[in-house]
Amino acid sequence: MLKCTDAGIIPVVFYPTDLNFDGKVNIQDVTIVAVAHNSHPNDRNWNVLADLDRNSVVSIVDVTLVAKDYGKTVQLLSYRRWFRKQ
Ligand SMILES: [Ca+2]
Ligand SMILES: [Ca+2]
Repeated sequence: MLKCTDAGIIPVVFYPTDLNFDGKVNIQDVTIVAVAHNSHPNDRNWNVLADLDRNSVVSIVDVTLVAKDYGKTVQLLSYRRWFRKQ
């Protein structure tokens, strides 16, 4: 899970396992990593985003990482909640 500030205004928590950047980790993200399964750079089905552990192969480890976050959604935090967490 990464934290960033959107335009310096709204703290956002997002997931690198949200491979299509739609704000939720769901079957579409599982499909993306499944299509790239067993691929390496320069393979036709290679997808750098699906190589979540950055070891140059999309393996069951990457599929597991997406499955682990399944159902999670982007969270927008209010400043008050953000500063309480710091
Ligand atoms: Ca998604
Ligand atoms: Ca990998």
